[in-house]
Amino acid sequence: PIHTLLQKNMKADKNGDSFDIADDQPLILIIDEDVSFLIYLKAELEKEGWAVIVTSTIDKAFSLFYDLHPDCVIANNSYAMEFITQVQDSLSSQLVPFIILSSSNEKLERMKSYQLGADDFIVKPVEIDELFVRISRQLKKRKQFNESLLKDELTTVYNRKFLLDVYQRICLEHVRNHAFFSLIMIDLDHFKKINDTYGHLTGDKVLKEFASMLKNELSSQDVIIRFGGEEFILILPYTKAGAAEKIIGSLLQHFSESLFSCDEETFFVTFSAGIYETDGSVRLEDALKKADSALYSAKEKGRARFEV
Ligand code: GH3
Ligand code: MG
Ligand code: MG
Ligand code: MG
Repeated sequence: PIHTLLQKNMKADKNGDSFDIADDQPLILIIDEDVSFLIYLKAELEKEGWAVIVTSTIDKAFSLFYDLHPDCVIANNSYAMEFITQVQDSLSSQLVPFIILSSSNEKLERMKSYQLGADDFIVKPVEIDELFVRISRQLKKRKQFNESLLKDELTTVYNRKFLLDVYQRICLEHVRNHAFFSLIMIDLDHFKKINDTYGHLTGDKVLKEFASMLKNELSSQDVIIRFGGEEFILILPYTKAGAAEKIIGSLLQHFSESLFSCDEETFFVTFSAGIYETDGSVRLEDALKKADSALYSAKEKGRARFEV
């Protein structure tokens, strides 16, 4: 899974031990034979707001790794070799940072660790503040990478890989709170004509401007996704259809009044939208169908409008 960060909420391993992990909380797996050292590290790193799981046996380490999808693995050098040779592919395909803790700082030991694929090499006894900084740096790289996979390059809003994941999370939350949200499908009008008349680069500029207007005018809880070429999906949490109509109406007015230019010529662009309100009990596929058929009827009625 690409976005494991979003799927971790409340996990259990094979033994039934469960871990309550917040959505954005990084999860760190530490493998070391020294149990009192593990207890110390766990307590210290938890103070930083991370979720930390520790184990002193290699078999347990494998099952924790596969069950819980940690965001960073720290292993002491006597376990590192066996661990990394078995999980190498998962570590590198999911870009999970791997840090080796070593009681020796010999050059050979360091070289062996980096050759194994370690992202960092830390010598014991560890300085906890330095360890924190070095883990943070790895987590940050991983987070940026994960986010880049979910972003559309042209517009920098989320791409459709993100949709199912975020939709399911929003459904769960609204079902739990007996609340409603709106899913909106937007399609720019006569976009092919814009490309044909002014060229693809100008078309791209319109898409970027549109996405940037969405980012500026919607709230930070709202989700913006580029669904396809000139199609976007919005998810507006805790927003019923009536409130969504007001928001889309004002977006439409603002966008329709924005003047675009290409060389000497100027032009305007409009969009059509379909709004679907749900309590979160509907599958994504069905919600998309509903929003799409509302969008279709907006197009039928002449475009530059929205339908519920
Ligand atoms: P309608 O009002 O019915 O939606 O008409 P339309 O022309 O917008 O719809 P159509 O689906 O026929 O055309 C969409 C066009 O969007 C065709 C495609 O070449 C263009 N397009 C898709 N992705 C991009 C992109 O990334 N950049 C540019 N410039 N154009 C794109
Ligand atoms: Mg289209
Ligand atoms: Mg079309
Ligand atoms: Mg279109």
